[in-house]
Formats: sequence, structure tokens, C-alpha cells
Amino acid sequence: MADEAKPRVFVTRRLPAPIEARMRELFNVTLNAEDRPLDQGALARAVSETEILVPTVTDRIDRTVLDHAGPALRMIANFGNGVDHIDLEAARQKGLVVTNTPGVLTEDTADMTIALILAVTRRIFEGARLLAEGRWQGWSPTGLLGHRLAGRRLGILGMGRIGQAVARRARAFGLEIHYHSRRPVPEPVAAELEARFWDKLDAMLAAVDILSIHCPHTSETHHLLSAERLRLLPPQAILINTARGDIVDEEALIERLESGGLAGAGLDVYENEPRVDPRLPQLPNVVALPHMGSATEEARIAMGEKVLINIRSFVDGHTPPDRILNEWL
Ligand code: 8YV
Repeated sequence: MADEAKPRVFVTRRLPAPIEARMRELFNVTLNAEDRPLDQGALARAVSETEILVPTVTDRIDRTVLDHAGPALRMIANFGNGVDHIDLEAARQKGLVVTNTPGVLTEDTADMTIALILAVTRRIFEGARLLAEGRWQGWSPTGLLGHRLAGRRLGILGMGRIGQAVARRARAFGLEIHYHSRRPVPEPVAAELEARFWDKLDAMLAAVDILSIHCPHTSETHHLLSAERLRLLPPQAILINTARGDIVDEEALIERLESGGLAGAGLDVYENEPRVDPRLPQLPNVVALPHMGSATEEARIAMGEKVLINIRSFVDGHTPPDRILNEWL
């Protein structure tokens, strides 16, 4: 098929090579070989010209951008699970179909969550830095003491796919599983994980040693971990966030960490990405990573496959498998 006859697809960032190769075969595609993030003007131009936009978490698809949508724009096929960077209400009003890529980054994000729990609890980065900077004086009975994981209480906020994958791993480390979610998990899952459901988040916060966030960022979860709620966590507790930075009041978190109100944090996401408050990575009790929870070749290829499948089923006249449901709105 001649390129002009194929659906026009605009991809905002560089994707894994096999995905881009397939995109070239299937679509009249515009790729971003330089992988430079697009500003609002460039995004507005993209939606004015294309039929299908493939954005990522680094693109802010707000109402102003969507107001530039040309008559051809029909679909936003997001490369990623979270869709809080897309104004879903504006997209719905314009009759756009929005899809995401759930399920294929679950295990990798759960692995990274456990890595952060271990890194903070056992002071792994502090130890590695000591050695790398040539400051290690040798073994000592009281040097770099962390804490044992077994027997500690893990509180999971959001017990969806990723929350459950974290719980499964955490059981192997002897952690007790507590969780708060919109609804309890089915009984066999709760039994397998020996997980205790808390219908009140505030009550759970006071009862855990580790809080790990796995809910989506929506208007309801924005700053769910407010200054008041962060104060409910006991001082020995650590906070792990591999979901979205906006769920936590970052300024209040920094205050808690600096004042000793919280023992530590393992963070992969931030409120104003890519800007990270410079105080965070400097704190000795913080392990701060650059949003890499799903950064495996396997996940990124599977995410790309999902984007391809969603677009293909849509252009063939079917409901794409990962269409964002109305319940998100
Ligand atoms: C993705 C993520 O890499 O899928 C998500 O929601 O946060 C990341 O793991 C990113 O969204 C890609 O757009």
C-alpha cells in the first residue's frame, strides 16, 4: 500500500527499533529519531496534522493542545499505562478514542518496587557510594546498619495488578501485607497473599512500616498523601512510590524526611518531572531513580506491541482492546 493510503500516525518519542520498523510497514508514520521531548507548540502541530497520536508520559496532552486537533484526529494510542498526562474529558468531548498499555509492565514495576524497598531498608546506595568515593574504612560491627524486612508490615495503596504483584514478591521476604483499595481483592487472592484490607486509608497508614503506592493518579488521588496523611505514618516508616509523583505532596514529604518524621523514601516518580527537587536525591535516607520502573527491553517492546494492536484494531473498525473506559472519567 502506498504510504499516502495508510493511516497517519505521529509518534512523539523514539520507540524500540522493532516497534518503529513495524510502524513504518503498517502506517504513514512520523517518528522522532532524535527523541527530543516535544513542547506544547509541537504537540499542537502534531494533533492538527495527524489521525492517530502516540504520546508518552512526557507529553502534556491538555485541552489547549487538543483544541488544535485537526478534523482527521481520531485516536490517542498512549505508549504507557498511566494516562494522567492526557485530558481525558477534553478527549472524550472531541470524540477521540484513547488507549493505554496495561498488564505488560506489571512484573517489571513490581521488581523495581522491591528493589527500592531493599535499597532503602538496607542502605544499599549509601554503602555503594561510600565505596565508590573511597571512604570505606573496612568492616565494623555498627556500620551501615539497616533493618530486617521479615516481619515488617507493608501497606499497599492500590491493590490492582501491580499492587498484587508487589504483594506476591513481598510475601517471599516475610513481609505482612496490608492494603487499601477502592474495593477488596477477591477472597482467594486475599487468602493467597494473607492480605488484610483496610477500608480507611488513614487507619492503615498508622499501622505500617512501609507504604508503597500503586494507584493511578486521578483528580481523586492527587495529593492523597497530603501533609496531614504523611504525619500519620510512624517515624520508622518508609515510603515507596513507583506510581505517580502527584499522588504525594512532595514538599510535605521532603519536610517529613528532613525532620526525621519518616525514616526514608524510595522514589521513581516526581511531581514535576523531569524536574526533581534537588533536595531529594541529596537526602541520605532517599533512593531517587529517574522514572525507570518499566524500563526493561521486554516491557517496552510489549508496550509497543500493545500500541500497534490498539491502532490496528481501531483502524480495522473494532474496539481496541485497551480502550480507556468511561469509568476513568
Ligand atoms: C512508562 C509509566 O514508561 O506506564 C506508565 O504509566 O509510568 C511508565 O512506566 C511511561 O508511562 C511511558 O509513557
